[in-house]
Amino acid sequence: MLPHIAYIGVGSNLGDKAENCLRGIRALTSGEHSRLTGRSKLYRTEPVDYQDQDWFVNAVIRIETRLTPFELLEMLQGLQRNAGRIQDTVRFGPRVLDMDILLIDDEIIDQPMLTVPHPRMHLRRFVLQPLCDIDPMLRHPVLHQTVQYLRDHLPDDENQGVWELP
Ligand code: PH2
Ligand code: MG
Repeated sequence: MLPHIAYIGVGSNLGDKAENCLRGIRALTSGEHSRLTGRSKLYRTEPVDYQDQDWFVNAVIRIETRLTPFELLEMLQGLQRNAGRIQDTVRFGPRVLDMDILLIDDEIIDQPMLTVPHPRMHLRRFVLQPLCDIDPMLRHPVLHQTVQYLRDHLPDDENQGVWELP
């Protein structure tokens, strides 16, 4: 089976946020199944969707993986649990580690457990900015725009603050 190229959004807003992200990235890419082929800078980002919570650290990685999309999803859910993430009490609320599948090749998946491309990725500066660090010319397989174009044309009300971590 040919490996897939996948982009994963990584975030944390509890505890040592940067360290939680880096640990999650290491845990995903130190096994036989997946190899790290790109990593964005780390960003400090304003919470979106549910605003009454602490700021996040966000990053995006690119991996080459032999896992199927659903195996990858299960793997990420396991890593999130291992990081100490328990039942989410608030949708979009605080979490020790969040790892979301953004893109897998040019695949379009629309299932109750998994939607790819990630349904909100094109509206989130905290996803588009780090994606631009890795691959600005990467095209969204549904919208057919590059991630750089999407970042530069975010609607005004999606202008969330995103700052490079020192
Ligand atoms: N994740 C959410 C909800 N809000 N805001 C920021 N800045 N970064 C996130 O990763 C994030 C969020 C739900 O997954
Ligand atoms: Mg998320």
